[in-house]
Amino acid sequence: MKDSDSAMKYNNRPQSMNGFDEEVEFLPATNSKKVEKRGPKKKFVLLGVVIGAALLSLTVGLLVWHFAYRNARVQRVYTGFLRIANTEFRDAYENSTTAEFNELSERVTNTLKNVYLADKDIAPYIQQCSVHAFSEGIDNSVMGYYWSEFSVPAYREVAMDKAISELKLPSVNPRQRSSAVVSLVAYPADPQIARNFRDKSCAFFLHSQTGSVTKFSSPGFPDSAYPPNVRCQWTLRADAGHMIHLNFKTFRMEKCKVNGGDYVTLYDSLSPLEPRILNRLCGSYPPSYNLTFFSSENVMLVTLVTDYVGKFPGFHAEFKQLPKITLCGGNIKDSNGNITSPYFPAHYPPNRDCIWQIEVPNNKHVKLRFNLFYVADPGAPANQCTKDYVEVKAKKYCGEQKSFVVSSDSNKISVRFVSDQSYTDTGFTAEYLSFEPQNPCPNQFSCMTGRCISLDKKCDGWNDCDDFSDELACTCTDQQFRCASSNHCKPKYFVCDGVNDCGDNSDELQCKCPENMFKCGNGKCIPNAKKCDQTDDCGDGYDEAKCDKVAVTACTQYTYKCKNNQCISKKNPECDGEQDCSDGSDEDTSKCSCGKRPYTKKSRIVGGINADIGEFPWQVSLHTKNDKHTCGASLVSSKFLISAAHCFQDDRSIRYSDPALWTAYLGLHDQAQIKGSNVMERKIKNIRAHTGFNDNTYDNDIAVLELESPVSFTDFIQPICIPDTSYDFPVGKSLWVTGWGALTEGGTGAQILQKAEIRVINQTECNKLLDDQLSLRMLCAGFISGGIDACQGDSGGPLSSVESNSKIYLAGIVSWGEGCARRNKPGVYTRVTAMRDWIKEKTGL
Ligand code: 4AZ
Repeated sequence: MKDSDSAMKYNNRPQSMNGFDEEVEFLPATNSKKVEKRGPKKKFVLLGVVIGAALLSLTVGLLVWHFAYRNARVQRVYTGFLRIANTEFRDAYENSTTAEFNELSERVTNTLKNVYLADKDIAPYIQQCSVHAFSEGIDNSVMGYYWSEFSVPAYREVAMDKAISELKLPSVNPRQRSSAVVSLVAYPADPQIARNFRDKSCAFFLHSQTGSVTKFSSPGFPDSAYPPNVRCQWTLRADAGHMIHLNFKTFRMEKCKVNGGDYVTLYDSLSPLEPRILNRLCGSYPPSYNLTFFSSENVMLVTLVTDYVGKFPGFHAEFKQLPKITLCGGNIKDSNGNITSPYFPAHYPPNRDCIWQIEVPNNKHVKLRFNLFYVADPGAPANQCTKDYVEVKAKKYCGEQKSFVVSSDSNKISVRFVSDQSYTDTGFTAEYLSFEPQNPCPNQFSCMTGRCISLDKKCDGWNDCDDFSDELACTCTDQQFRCASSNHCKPKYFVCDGVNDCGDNSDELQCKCPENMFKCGNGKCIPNAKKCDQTDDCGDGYDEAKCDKVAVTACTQYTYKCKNNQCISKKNPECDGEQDCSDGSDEDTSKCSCGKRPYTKKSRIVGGINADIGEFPWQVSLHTKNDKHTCGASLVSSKFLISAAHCFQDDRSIRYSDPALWTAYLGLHDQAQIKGSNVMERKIKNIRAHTGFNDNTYDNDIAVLELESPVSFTDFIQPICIPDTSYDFPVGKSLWVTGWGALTEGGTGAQILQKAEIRVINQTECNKLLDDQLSLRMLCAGFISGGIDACQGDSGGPLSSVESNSKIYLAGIVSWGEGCARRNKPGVYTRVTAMRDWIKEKTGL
């Protein structure tokens, strides 16, 4: 009965299927009731269908895997070099069209192919290999540079890389005198280069001419931008026994990107091998940056890879040959002097090992002070100094280091400098000095680091020794505050300046609101949750102005006002790359094309605090009739300058308010070169000093100058951004003051533009230091005990602030101070945000 019941249940099936049921066995199932109702034959049918389907999908899967994946091929390109022993280099080997080149190339290619054929992991996949260049090798040998191309199933890629890296050459009898490939090096090619490595449409071959320099540049230079999406290469050669000295005179390329972008790579080889990269260059270098490189042998390869975007001028380079000298270091017996890495400040040559043995008289010790130290190799693991390094007293130093001192324990010290085959840097300079071990710092304080500092720097709150040894065991003065855990004494105005100067934050604790509270501009504490909630809880609007999010809010002194008069709550919304105002006025291009430094790289080797060329392209030098620098100014558009009103006040003999007295020099770096090619000279059409300027208090110390004719912007001449009234330059923010003013109080002016990094100081604290002389239109900034400050002649010049949108804003105008660089007497600047409306009225900007 049960069977017939179950047949009834399936009677809607086609007949033929029912007929099958009898031979099929069912798999056990969890629902036994249902299974019981089915007949045993039907079970067999279903099982068969399941197994059949499983087998079918397995077969299909295997076929798909075999054809679509296992058989899918990838192109693998390797590049490398090999040494052909017992072969004399011939000039004809430099030219790939000569019979000699082709004969040797064919012979070497065959050897290479045979090596590949002998390896079962490589042989099935060979597509092509070719030797594309030769150069002189050591001991009567020739170096050959080659490409090899393979078509490898994807799943064999890793095995292929391994087999290539482990390739063995057939052993050669050392007594054999005939030509033979004796060593082989191969690496996977850079994918950017492997893409079209056969393309020779942008390949150049240059051999240095004795006694002269050979020039080359990127395509189109200097008349047009280099083309997008290209790969160019320059093969540079020198005569045997020489090395290449390459110098980039101009380097203006796209800003460096983490992946891709435009870049130039220099190789210490004629094959573009990763482990022979001397350097990779991108971005823009100022002319003062020393972009000089050396090869270890007589060849170098320079490649240029560009992507789709951007228009940049490119580069211009020169190279020459120098006799190959590998000697470096030496035995020194003077009691003081200097040592440097080879060819400093050029990038040191690869593959050097130099040892200096310094010996001073028996009763003395030696102190080594490294002043500049750039021994960075991006391939080296951090802090391990496994590649390039300097070794002194069994300690290795590498990377970029601030100046440091190493002292000997006897009258001898040895310095070793090692550079490997890849990545070279600009190296180091070091002074050595003998000293009495009992009195290492006569009339000075002796730091535990070995450095000597002037006695007045002890206990001044600044870490002058680099290890804080000058700030230990100090009695704080009444102008100082004691940090909780370190016991260091710090200037009182560091308290509550928003910067953790003590390291344990103890200088910032008493001034903070309790936890989970927010401090208003007027000092009131409100719960964090009330910040940016669209209600003015502070009473001065501060909590609705410094928000991460944008919302239209009531206008206060802290909010940003859009062109349509709506006020928004976001902090510093102007030119931040996001449209925050509903009318887009916060991102107006007329407002936002400012504050840019054309050079993306900073020069490293500048003496003292000289600014770099093009580092402050808005800096203007204002000369009076007798042709002398008198005041600074900032360029804010093609025809307006902003300066200080006090520069244009008449005195008994000179009418400083007369525009005809003044000449503006833009793009100037060196006062001795006012006729330089980067400099533009302009007469002044009119001067508008603030009518509220007070000669006694220096309140409203601002003036606008109109140039007689507009200037065009260049790499050396650019306008600085003017901040909105609501712009926030918080206490503790670091700013740059620049000028050609006096180098010391009462001293003479600087020839080269000077720069100093200083910090915004709390207005109330500063007012205490300056006897309540500050108005709300003044901003206080200083770098007290280091003796760095603005001084006479810097007046009118910019106080520049690098902002998070990477634009630079005019935070202040150099105005006044009590002397210069005096302790506890920071400089005073005109607060530009307080002058924003006046500037708009006078310039329309
Ligand atoms: C001046 O005489 C001057 N230390 C400018 C700035 C400062 C002092 C003097 C600030 O132009």
